[in-house]
Amino acid sequence: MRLNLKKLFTLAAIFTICGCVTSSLVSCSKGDDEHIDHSTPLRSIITGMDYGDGVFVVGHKSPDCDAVCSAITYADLLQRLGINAQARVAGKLICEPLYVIQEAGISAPPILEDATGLNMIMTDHSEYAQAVNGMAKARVLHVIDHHGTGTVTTAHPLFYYALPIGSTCTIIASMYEELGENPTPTQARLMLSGLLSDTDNLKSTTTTDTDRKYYSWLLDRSDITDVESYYAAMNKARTSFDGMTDEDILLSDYKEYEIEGVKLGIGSVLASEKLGIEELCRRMRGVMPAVREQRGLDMLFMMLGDRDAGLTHVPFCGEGAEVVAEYAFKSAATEDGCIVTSYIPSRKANFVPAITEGIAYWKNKPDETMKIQFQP
Ligand SMILES: [Mn+2]
Repeated sequence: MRLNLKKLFTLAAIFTICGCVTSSLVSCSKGDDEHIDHSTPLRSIITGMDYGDGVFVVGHKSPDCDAVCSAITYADLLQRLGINAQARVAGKLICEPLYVIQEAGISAPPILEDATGLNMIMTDHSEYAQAVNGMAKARVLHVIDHHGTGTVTTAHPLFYYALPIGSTCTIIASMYEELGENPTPTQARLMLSGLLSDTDNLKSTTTTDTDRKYYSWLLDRSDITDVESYYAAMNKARTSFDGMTDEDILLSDYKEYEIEGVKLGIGSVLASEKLGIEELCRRMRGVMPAVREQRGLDMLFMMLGDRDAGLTHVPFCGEGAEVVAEYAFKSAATEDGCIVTSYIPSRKANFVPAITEGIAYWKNKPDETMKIQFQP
């Protein structure tokens, strides 16, 4: 029942937004009829909700650029609508998001440790497993996301806005435009950074025409003059690993999931000139068992990419993880617990669906004789 309620409100929100688009088209075609309200209903829907003393806007744990920049710019947008919205982050900023914030000349939002009892808006996630502690006991008012529906459920009406596009920052940019709010150069820079990061500079398979449209829209409004060199510097920051322990590296781009009752974590790291794929894999394997234990996970996987070599290494740990990984990526594991496969571009679009199939297979408890023998 709770799920149905949530879906109902999701549909209501999506239909409402479709309605915004159609009603603005209709009002355009009718010219300057004084009796038609030309302002978008989106504004009154958002301002019509009860935010109490105020609301915090936060992205997921292990904050990446899209999570951080969507939270900051969405809080800014809500403030323009007269709502007391404050951005927060779900953990310490390192590498790429830290670089983006420093380059923008702003300070990072404070870390929110616990959301219990607070009015909350979640950007770039809808999974409690990826959220700030206490989110299940918070009053979640909006979810702005570009992933599948996660585990968040509410008993009260919810503004749930999800689109199947490349970044949450693209969605936020579209809301600025829909609401007739022009972002400042800094806000445009931040949204563009989230878009660049999540779509790998429009090269990832998750990139859509909408992302390409808002890439230009944001670039025109930002203070970035050379976007190619800016993105190269972001990438360098992503793989710098300066002053980071192996555990920091594992958790630098990391998400947790619960799939068919299996609690699992997936970290994603790109190899670099400084830290090659073999060395990276060796170091991650060394620290994975302790991280799995600490976080109470059944299984832990890493997606270690080497774009130049066209390879991804997938070290794994936890009971059943070998069967899951072999089935997911259709190849045999090495003796030291790793799958080597062709380059996997996206955790969301490629890795998670494959692991989900692997878990479904493993859940049917194949015995040794049934186990598929994959070629290494
Ligand atoms: Mn994202």
